[in-house]
Amino acid sequence: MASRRLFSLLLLIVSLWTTSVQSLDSDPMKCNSIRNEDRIDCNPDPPISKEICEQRGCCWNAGNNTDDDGGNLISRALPHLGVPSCYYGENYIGYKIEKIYIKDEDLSMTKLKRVRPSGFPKDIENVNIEIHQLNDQVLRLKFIDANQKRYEVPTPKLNIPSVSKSSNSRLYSTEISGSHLIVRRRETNQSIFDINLAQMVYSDQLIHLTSKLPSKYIYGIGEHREPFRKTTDWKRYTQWTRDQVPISDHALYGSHPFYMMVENKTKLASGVFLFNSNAMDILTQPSPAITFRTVGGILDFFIFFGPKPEQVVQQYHNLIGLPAMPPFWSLGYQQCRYGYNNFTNLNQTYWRTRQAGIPMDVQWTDIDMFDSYNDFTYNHKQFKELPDFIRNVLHKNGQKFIPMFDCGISSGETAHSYRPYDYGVELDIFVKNSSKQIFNGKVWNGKSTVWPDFSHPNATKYWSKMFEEYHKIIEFDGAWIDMNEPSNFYDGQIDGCPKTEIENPQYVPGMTDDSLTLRHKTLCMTARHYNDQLHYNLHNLYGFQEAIATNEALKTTLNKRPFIISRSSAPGHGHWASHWDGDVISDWSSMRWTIPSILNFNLFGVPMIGADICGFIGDTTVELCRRWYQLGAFYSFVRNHNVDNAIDQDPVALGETVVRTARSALIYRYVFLPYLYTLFYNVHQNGGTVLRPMFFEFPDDDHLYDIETQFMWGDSMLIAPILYPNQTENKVYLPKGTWHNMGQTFESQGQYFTIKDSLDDINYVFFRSGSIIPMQEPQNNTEMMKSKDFGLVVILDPKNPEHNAKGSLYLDSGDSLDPVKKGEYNFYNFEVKNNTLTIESQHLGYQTNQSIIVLEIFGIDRKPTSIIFDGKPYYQFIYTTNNMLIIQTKLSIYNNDNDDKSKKIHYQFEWKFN
Ligand code: MIG
Repeated sequence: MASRRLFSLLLLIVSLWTTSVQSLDSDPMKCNSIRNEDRIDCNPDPPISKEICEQRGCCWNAGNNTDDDGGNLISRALPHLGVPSCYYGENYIGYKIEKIYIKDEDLSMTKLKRVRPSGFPKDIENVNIEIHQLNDQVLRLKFIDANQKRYEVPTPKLNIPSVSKSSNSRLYSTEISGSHLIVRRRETNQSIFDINLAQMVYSDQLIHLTSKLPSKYIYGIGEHREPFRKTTDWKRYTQWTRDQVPISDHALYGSHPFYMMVENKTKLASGVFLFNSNAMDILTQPSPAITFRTVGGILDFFIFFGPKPEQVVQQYHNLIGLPAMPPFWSLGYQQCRYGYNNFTNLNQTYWRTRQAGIPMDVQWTDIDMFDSYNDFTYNHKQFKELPDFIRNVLHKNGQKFIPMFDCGISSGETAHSYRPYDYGVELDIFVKNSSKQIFNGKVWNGKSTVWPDFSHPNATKYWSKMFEEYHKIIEFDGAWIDMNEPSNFYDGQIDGCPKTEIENPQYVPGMTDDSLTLRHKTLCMTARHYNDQLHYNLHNLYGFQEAIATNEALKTTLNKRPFIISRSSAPGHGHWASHWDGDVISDWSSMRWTIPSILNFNLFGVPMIGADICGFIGDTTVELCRRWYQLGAFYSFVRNHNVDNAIDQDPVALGETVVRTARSALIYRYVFLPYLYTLFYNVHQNGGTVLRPMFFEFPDDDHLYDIETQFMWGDSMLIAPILYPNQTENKVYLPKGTWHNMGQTFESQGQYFTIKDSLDDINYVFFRSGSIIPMQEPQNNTEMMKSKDFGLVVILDPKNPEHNAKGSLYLDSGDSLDPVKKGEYNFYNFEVKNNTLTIESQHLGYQTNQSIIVLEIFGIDRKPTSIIFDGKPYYQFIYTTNNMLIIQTKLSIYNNDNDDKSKKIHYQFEWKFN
């Protein structure tokens, strides 16, 4: 009996023992249970091999990989994309959680200890994770080296919400579960951020971290030429500012490690910002998951919980710096080209544009206006008449002038003949090389080029002084800053760069066939900025720091609201400057790509954004240029510009049809500039988008999450331009609701409408019912509009018996500094309720003689029998066949004759039916 029992027990033990041995033998690291789409790369740095992989304690399976290239993995030069052959097993433990403790209820800390080498040099042994619950919507996760201070991003100084006491309305919760740090949305318990700390790499020159994504709806991350909605199909998005013609799969001019995601069913949105300025790859995979691989700094995440998309964006902008208020004139049309080559060409282009009745606000010039391509000069032979032209033609006519300011300063001029170089040497503000000599490379300048170090405290003084002195000769009104990635014709100095780890990290983000090093066409990574800081760390911030200095320089020089267009950008850029898309190619697909780009920059807090109308590189065509004007008239920044070796592409040069299209589209834009300006005021106050993806306004319509051919101006106007050649019809998707266009009403269930196209009418812009949109009598430039009166377009929904609508208007002098802070502005609210339109001031601080002279009310289905204005019958109205009520009036919007100027403006119109 006993022996039988013993025997069966033995059997049990043996079988237990053998199964455990079997499982140990066959899959000790738990490799097999990991699905391909979930694999996290353990050997992203070439060479890739089974040996390296196993040394790192990772799983090797190159068998059925999409990436398998017949055993050649080992010698690959480029980093691995696609299903990784070498990946972390479930049992992998690189970092072990040592301790979790709570300092106070809003800050907790987790301590990690490295227990096996990652395979990257200089693993950081002890990592602390600080969890800061900043406020109900924003959480910060900061990963630092517990023993040593590492490089942290110096600019922007973030506006970190001061930690508020924990409250019941926190939108998120955090937990440590096993080796996972998980952040959830409390409302739905959905995990928003979920990282396996055991699999993190935190070494000196590679930090690697993967988080699960809540859905495959992910937006943001730039600057790249990629669809607005990012793919999760094994894609790499490199963050490294480069002078790169916009093509897909390449890092472009700016770096913005921010993304927004929308959860599947609930449509709740959240966002993540990684505050790190080093070279970085951000990768997506189908799990869905996202990976960050940066070569330096720390991990410092800010997570925003919205819950609406627009709120996520606002929370992000509040952190990095709210968008600047652009001067009113900068919303006008602007004309440029590289290669006017002489004043005669510029002058002719200017006058033919003006004579064609095309509204225009700004004339630009490029580097060909300079003497020997040198900043702060002009060519006295070819552009002799320019200073006088700026003063006596442009400025007299209320127009503006913007020249180029390249960041590269010539260092090859005869000694003491070029002040911008001498003064920079005097103030010692140029970037240095690793031997502490001034770093010399080459851009356009004849022999060699040096770069102001905009992280240097004296750089602003230098830059401002140069601007002030130049302004005495060339009376510019804004600045164009180019080549500030910074771009260099050499890889480093003429003789290259030192051979060090800083120049050659084991993992190099952004490697492509045409760019194998970080120094490719820029400065050496070992170049030195102020305080011995490495270019390696500051590279991505160069253009951004230049933008800040330029903003200061313009304020000192002009004492007016600065306007700056910069090619490179980084988080916080929009607070100081704007951006254009750079060297886009003059073809149809490049034109289409500009829509995801402008939407992305609105997420990034740079709402003033556009691309060169008609395209930059190569010869445009009449049809492309006409369509590009139709689209470009609805960019926030509207400029025609092209390269020196292409044909003239100002409208008149391309003929009467381009003139007609450009004129009608631009005049239409000018009519609605007060609305656009009001949108800018809103984002300047609260953050958010000016040009907006449709799904922000209609989150329940699944179809909208992939549309990137249409966009909105704020919440009221929808723009659906034609983007392909040879179209005679426009297929427009209108979200559910009532829309108006050219006196026509569209009742949409969320569907496509086919609309006959005429290249001269603006029948691709739709007004949303429930909107009240301010408009203004258009003029040839915005200066002339300053005294012109306003009108309101009121769009009612005839199906909605309440017939409600809302809108607003912001107004100021157009170019004053800090009008909001100083109270020098007016703000009006408009509302329709119970057949009554109310116009009311909310703030009056800007004196004006302007009036509202017309109200166009759409969507009233029969003729009113009477109209009551402030209690009395009013007769100045007509009712047209297309359900439009037009009321003519003259309503002062400021109390000029009143003793109490700040007394509220208040008007009411009521329409009655007997
Ligand atoms: O190496 O200044 O993107 O708009 O016309 C090219 C000449 C330098 C690049 C800019 C482009 C400008 C061009 N610049």
